[in-house]
Amino acid sequence: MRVLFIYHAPGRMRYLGNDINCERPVWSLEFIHHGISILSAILKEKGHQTGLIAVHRRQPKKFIDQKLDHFSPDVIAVTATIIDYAILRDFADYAKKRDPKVFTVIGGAHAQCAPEMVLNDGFDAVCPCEGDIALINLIESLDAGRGAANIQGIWPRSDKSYSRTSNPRFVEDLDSLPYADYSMWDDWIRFPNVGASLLVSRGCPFLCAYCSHHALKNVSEGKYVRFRSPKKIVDELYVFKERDVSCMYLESETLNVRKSYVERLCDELIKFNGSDSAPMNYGVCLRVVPNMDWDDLFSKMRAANFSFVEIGLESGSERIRESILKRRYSNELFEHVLASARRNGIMVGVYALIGIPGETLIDFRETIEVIKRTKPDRTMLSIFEPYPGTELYEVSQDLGLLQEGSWDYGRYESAINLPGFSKEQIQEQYSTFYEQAELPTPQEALVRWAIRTLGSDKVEHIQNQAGTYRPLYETYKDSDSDAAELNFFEELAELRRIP
Ligand code: B12
Ligand code: SF4
Repeated sequence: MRVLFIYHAPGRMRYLGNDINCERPVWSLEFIHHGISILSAILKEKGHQTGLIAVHRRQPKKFIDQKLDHFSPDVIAVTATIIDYAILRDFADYAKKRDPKVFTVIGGAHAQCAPEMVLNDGFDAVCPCEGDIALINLIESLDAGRGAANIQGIWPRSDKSYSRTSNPRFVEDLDSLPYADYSMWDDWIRFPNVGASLLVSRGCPFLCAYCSHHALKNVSEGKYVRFRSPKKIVDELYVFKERDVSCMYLESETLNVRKSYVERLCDELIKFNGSDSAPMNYGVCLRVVPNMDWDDLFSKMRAANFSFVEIGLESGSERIRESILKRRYSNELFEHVLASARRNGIMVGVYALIGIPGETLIDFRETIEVIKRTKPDRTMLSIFEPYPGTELYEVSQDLGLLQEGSWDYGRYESAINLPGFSKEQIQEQYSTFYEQAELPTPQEALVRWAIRTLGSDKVEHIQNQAGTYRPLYETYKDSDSDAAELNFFEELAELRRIP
């Protein structure tokens, strides 16, 4: 069968330039969707043909028509988060109207976290769980003319209702799955050989109240937190070496669940780079946890050529973190972890949130203070978004904070009005955060970060192709970071003029 996957390219391409190329809206292999890449590989293994459309809001209708005509799908397989669900639902509707014989199926985070929100929107079937087993069974059944009924993890629509089946267990052994189908992205990627990401694990043992994991872990039975073997990961890295990728993001919700695993992975990565004159460098997401020898961990990671880690602070208020976000660690420990990474020559990117239910301006000032003290290499501040299926979504609902389409605002605009922190205050704090925390602009930090992780040649290439931040690159390419801060405010003014 001919299965066409539909993915919505992440918006606001504020990476290293902000012009968007609608024909190739996915910036690099770092922003691909691992889920559908694995599903495509599974289907191909069984002899089916797969294709992809990476949807972008600015694509003209003619472009979409050409792509649909060219691939001529039997099945449209949509993956969606809550944020891009509406545009993808409309896309699937459109494809179905053009060719009513096309079978449409939706899966992904939103269908898993809130399946009832996607029912009755016209999809022929919904997959409310991992799709590795469900999708291939659906396609084989359709191919054999047996329809979509009685398949575990596939809720088919008949007339106006859906019949719910049970979900298959979580895939226990991730090593049993094929390598992801990276070639499906080739026509959609703007910069093929800069950063890329590779999936290391699935699931997370923590239950932060704003994160979808407590919904995702309940969709099936079986082991939820699973890691691929370091050997398998490193074997897959050769795909990227051939593609001349210099920096790999190793996608794991929390790599440091087990320190021994990180150590084994580091050993394999050291062997992989060997004495290569242009070794790959790596980045990953870590969680601050107590009772970890951070100096030891980071020194091993540095030896394996990790150049950066990303860590969530979320709020600098211990009260908000503990009682609302359900993240338990002290600011002192957070500061210790950052200092340890830096001592070992690893850059740190920090995630922070504003507009959390229960937060006040005073709490947010604590976030500013922690960031000011620790000065991460990059800080990514987002406005809290309530995702259905999370504990904080329920809380926001109970407190009457939600309004229709609360998630349509993106992470840059406040959707909810908190009793102790008005929308206007949130917006103002959001837009002045980097100055208040005495940080460089996000763009400036990104240019420096990219020079370190991708190398000057690649950054220069990107800047030439999409380079609204060219002046920043010229400023920083040959200088060491502290001296470079001199032109910061001039550049800031320049960047503000860029629409
Ligand atoms: C890596 C990642 C990214 C990457 C890659 C994109 C992506 N969506 O995967 C990047 C950085 C680009 C990204 C961006 C965003 N992300 Co994100 N991301 C993740 C993360 C951390 C891991 C996803 C992953 O790779 N899982 C492992 C793979 C194997 O699983 P999977 O992708 O879910 O796919 C399986 C099933 O869902 C299913 N499936 C998936 N699609 C389909 C389609 C069909 C037809 C079928 C049958 C089955 C099926 O089968 C797959 C294989 O088992 C998750 C957290 C999580 N655990 O899900 C958040 C997560 C998916 N992201 C989230 C969000 C909100 C976003 C953004 C909207 C952020 C923003 N505001 O800009 C954007 C949207 C981009 C987009 N269009 O998807 C939310 C979604 C919440 C929700 N309820 O919808 C999550 C759950 C994190 C959270 N906050 O809780 N993200
Ligand atoms: S540690 Fe990260 S991935 Fe895990 S539940 Fe918390 S926010 Fe989600």
